[in-house]
Amino acid sequence: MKFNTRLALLSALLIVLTVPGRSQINFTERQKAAQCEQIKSACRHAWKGYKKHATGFDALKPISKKGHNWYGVSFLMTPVDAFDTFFLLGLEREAKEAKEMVVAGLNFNVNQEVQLFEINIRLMGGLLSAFELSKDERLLALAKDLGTRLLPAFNSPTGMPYRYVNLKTGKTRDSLSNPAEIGTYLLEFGKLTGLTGDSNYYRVAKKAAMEVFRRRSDIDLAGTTINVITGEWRNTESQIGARIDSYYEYLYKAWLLFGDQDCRQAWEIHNKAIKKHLLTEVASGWYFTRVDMKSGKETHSLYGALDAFYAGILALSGDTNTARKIQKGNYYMWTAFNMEPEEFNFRTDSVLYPEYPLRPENIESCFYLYRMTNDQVFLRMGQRMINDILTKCKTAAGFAAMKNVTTLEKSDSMESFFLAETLKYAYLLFAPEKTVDLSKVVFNTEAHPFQITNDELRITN
Ligand code: DMJ
Repeated sequence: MKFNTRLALLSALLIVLTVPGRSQINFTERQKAAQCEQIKSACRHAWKGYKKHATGFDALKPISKKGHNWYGVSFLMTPVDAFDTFFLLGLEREAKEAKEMVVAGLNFNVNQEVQLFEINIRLMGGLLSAFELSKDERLLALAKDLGTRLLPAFNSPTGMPYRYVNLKTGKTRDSLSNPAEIGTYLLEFGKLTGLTGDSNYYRVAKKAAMEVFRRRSDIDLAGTTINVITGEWRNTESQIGARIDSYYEYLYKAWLLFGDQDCRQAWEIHNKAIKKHLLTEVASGWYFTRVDMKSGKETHSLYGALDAFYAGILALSGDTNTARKIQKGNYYMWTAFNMEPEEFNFRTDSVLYPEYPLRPENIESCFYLYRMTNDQVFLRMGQRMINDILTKCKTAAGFAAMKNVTTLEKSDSMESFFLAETLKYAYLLFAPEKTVDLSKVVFNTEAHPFQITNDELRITN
């Protein structure tokens, strides 16, 4: 047996022995409440750091204690992304402060090119959920304005959007895109259609997603890179992580939120193929590998932090058996290298990209699995992850990403999704179910909650 294989088996055995088991004592209601308090205080700490050192900027640099903007102007990513977390956690003062910053400072009438996908999931998603929760019409007005400015991106020969659009001129750029950046508008644009009465938003978002679906391979898989002008695949590797993930997520969630049958069917077809061709078992657990979309042959045995979301969507869709298996691999990925690396090779057990940018997906999957199974093993998994973040990533001004999880060297970044998603799912994992009723709410991919309102928009096929 090769040394690498022996090492992999040994570390897998160690993890199996340390995977939180059923025999362990269950959390009492009091202990759950204490976990929630701990997460609320982490939120306050991160927000205090942002306010003190980065007010007016997109994000906080938690080590150098400065502000950081994505572009030449700020779009207040952190307050927009954080508002609904504060709201759900009952942090009223923080929610009020974040909302005031947004209504006073956010302006889309700027000559600035932006990345459509990120602006949509963070800003459009954040504004729409903030409006639904607060009923403040100024937030809806901002969302409408942003929606109008994003629409030119969809004017391509195929209907699949360009990656960048200028908010003032409507000028577009970059035709080499990917399923996530093409198909992740269904929820936000569908909500916007419901709230404005303008059917064009959902129409363009759905056309874009369906154009990807239509170009799936004979074995029902999508590739990683596609040209939105010609419709040709440029990278035919099929996987479920970066550049594809939320395309699948939105197909299922458009069904949940709007009852869209086409999207449900597309999800079912892809999901069946993903489970058939990508799902792989090794000693340490089950993972989704990477394959060629046409042949189904493995290209790279990589798995990473972003892939971890799939256990959650599987659980939400009712397939808790497969989701449990995947979550075992997710937990291994988190615990085998100190904290979760961005990517590792699950066959050789080696880390490929050692950074941890405070991502939520692994905790998000614990949340959905716990809600769907009531099995406290997922609380214990989540507790370990949350504890690692709160202790290893904490700085004087907030929480810092890891540059290298194996050495625990930090990097000077606190992405807005830390407050939008990571801390929100961490809290919801331990909070009473009534905090968020999953039969009434669908989270967008940035964890912004959208209300299921039957009278708003039911897509008929
Ligand atoms: C978030 O912006 C979203 O969850 C997106 O879908 C993937 N990447 C980050 C979090 O990891």
